[in-house]
Amino acid sequence: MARALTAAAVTALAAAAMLVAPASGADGSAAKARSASVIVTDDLFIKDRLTVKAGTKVTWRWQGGFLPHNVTVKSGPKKFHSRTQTSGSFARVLSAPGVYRIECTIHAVNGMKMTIVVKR
Ligand SMILES: [Cu+2]
Repeated sequence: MARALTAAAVTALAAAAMLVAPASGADGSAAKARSASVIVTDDLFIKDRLTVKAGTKVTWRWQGGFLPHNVTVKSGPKKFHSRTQTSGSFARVLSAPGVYRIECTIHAVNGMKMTIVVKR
């Protein structure tokens, strides 16, 4: 049972990583895609760094984890936060350029943080 769950989680995370990959160029250039997704799991965001163009819709998806998490902007051009939840998703269109420092307020102490750079 545990092995099956782990395999499913790994598959979900691998698929998510592939979805997210185009949103952040190796050279740090802003992506052309206007949407990106981030996996929220125990206890990390995948990916933990993202560069997108202004107007990109970012969707956080709770996958492969069991603990409650939230998405909270600690600093950035716009502050917002999700509910604390164990499943589902949360989306925001990031219109204001700048650097968003985001964390799960429960697990930031464990390093559950991410950065999104929004370019014009
Ligand atoms: Cu958390």
